[in-house]
Amino acid sequence: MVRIVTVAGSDASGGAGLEADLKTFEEYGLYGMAAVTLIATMDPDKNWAHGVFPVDEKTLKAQMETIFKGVGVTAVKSGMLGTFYAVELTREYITAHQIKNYVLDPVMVCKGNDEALNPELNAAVAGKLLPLALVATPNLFEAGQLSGIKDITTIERMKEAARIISDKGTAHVFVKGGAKLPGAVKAVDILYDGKTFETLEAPLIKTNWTHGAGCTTSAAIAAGLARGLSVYDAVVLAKKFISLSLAGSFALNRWVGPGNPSGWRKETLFK
Ligand code: PXL
Repeated sequence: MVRIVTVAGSDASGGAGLEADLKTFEEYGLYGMAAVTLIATMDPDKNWAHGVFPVDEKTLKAQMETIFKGVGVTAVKSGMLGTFYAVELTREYITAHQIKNYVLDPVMVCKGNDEALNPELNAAVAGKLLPLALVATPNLFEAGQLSGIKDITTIERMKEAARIISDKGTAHVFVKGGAKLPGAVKAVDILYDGKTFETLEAPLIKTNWTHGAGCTTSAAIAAGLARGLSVYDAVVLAKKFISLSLAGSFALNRWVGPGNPSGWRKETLFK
C-alpha cells in the first residue's frame, strides 16, 4: 500500500486536524500515518474555548524517525505545527528524505478560535517550509497573512496573494476558501504554478458545518499526489471530494459541525 503521513495536531473533537487527514487518506485507499505535533481540546463549559497542548520535541522527533526512517512515505501533509521545533523537524525530515510530494497547509488558527496569532511562528513556516512545498493551501485568512494583502475579498486579490506566496518559493499555491468571499455564488478557488492561474469552481454548498474542511482539502490533495496524480488533477479531485464531504456535513454539538469524508461513497456497510 502507498504510505502517507500527516504532521499535524490532533483535534480532540475529531472533525479537523490529523483526524480529518487520516479519514481522508483512508478514503483514498492509502496507508495513513500521523506525527502528532499537538493536541487541541475544546471546553464544553467555556463555550468551546480551545486549549492547545504541544507534544514535546523528543516525542515528536521519535515519531518522525518511526515514520520517515522506519516506514517511508510517498507524500507528506503538514497541518497545525504549533511550535518552532515542529517547524524545524518538518523541514529536517522532508529535506533529509527528499520528499517531493509535500503539501503545506499553513494552519494559523482554528475556526471559532480568536486566540492571538503567533506571527513569529507563521514567519518560520513561511521561511522554512514554503520553499519545500509542492503545494501550499492557504485559506483566505492565511493567504492574507502570508502575502500581506489585507482583506482578500475578490478573486483578483486571491490571485495577487497566490503570486506573492509563490514568489516565496512554493511550486504551486492553492488559495482555498473562495466560497467565503463576500457574495460568493460558487466555491471558486485559485491554483497558481508560478506562471498560470487556474480558476476552479464547484457549486456552493450551503452549510454552517465546515469544521475541518480546510484540513480535508489539503489532505485530499496530498492523497491524490501519493496516488500519482498531477498537482492539477489532485486539486480537481480534492475539490470534488470536499464538495461531497460538505454535502454530508452535520452538527456535532451546538458549537461545531464537520463534513463527512466518506460522503462520496454510494455504498455503505450499514443502511
Ligand atoms: O481547522 C484547523 C485545525 C487544524 N488542526 C487542528 C485543529 C483545527 C481546528 O480545530 O484543532 C488540530
